[in-house]
Amino acid sequence: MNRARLTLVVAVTLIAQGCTSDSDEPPQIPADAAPDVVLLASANGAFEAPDTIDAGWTTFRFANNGDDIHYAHFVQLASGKTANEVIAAYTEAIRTSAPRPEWMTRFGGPGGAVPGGSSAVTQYMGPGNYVLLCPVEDGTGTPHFAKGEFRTVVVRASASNTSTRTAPSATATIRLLDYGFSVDSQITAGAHTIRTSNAGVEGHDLVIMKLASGITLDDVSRTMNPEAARRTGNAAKPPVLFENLGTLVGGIAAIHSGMDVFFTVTLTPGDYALLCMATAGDGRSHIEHGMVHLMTVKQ
Ligand SMILES: [Cu+2]
Repeated sequence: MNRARLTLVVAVTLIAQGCTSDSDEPPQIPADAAPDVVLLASANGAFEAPDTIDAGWTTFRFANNGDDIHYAHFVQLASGKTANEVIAAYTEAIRTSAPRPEWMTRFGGPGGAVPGGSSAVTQYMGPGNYVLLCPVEDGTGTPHFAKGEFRTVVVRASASNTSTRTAPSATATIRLLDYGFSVDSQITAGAHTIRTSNAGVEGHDLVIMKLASGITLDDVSRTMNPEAARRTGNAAKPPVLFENLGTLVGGIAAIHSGMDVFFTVTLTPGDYALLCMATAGDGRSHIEHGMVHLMTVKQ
C-alpha cells in the first residue's frame, strides 16, 4: 500500500466515523421544503444508486456495505461525453499526475465511508447526466472506478420539486479559493451545518482535521500531500504518521467553481487544519500550492 493510498484510507475512515454520528440529526427546516433524500451504497465493488432522480436540493446518504473503504463522488458529464470516457481519462490523469479533463465537472458527493459506515451531504442537483465514482486507490495506485466502481445517474428537470425544496440553513461558511480558505466568521464549539462554497476557479474539496497537541500545518502538509507517493526522492524526512496528526472530523468531495455543499459536524474547542486534497494542472497538489489553513474553534 503506497502512502497516498494509506493517507486516503485513514482520512476516509476518520471522516466517516465523524459523519456517522452527525447524520442522524433531522434537518432544521420545514418538512415540505426539505431536500429529497437519496440513498447511495457501495458493495462488492459496485455502486447502488437510483438510475434517475429529480432535480433540486438533495441530501445524499452513502452507506458502505462492502469490506473496503469507498468514497462517493459525482462528476457531471459534458454534452456528448460518456461515463466510460470519464473513467478512461480520469484514470490516466491520476496515474500521471496530469491535469484532469476540463469537460469533467466536479459535483461533490458525500465522500468516504468505512465498511459498515456512512456519510452525507446536501447539494443542488441540476438536470443532466452524472457519473457516481469511487476514486479510492488500491495497492497498485489504481482507482476503484477504473475497476468498475462507477455508474451513471440521470437528473431530470422537475418543476414541482425545485419550487419547494430549499437549501439547509448554514451556521458557518467556509470558502475554497485558488489556493486557500476563507472562514466567514469565528466558528464556535458545537453542532454546525457548514456551507462549503467554491469561490475559486479550480475544483476543490475540503477535509477538516482537529490537530493533536504540537502538530503544525507543515506536519499536516507533509503527511497528507496526495502527490508525494507518486514521486521519487521525497523520503529525506519521514512525515509525522497520520494517526499522530489528529482527528479528521468532516469534509466534502470536490466541487466546481461557484458550487455550494452543506454538511453537518460537531466541533469542540481547539485548532483545526482545513485541507484540499485536489491536484492542480501542473501536477502539484493544492496542498503544495498552499491550500492548508489553521482554524481555531473557541468555546
Ligand atoms: Cu483545492
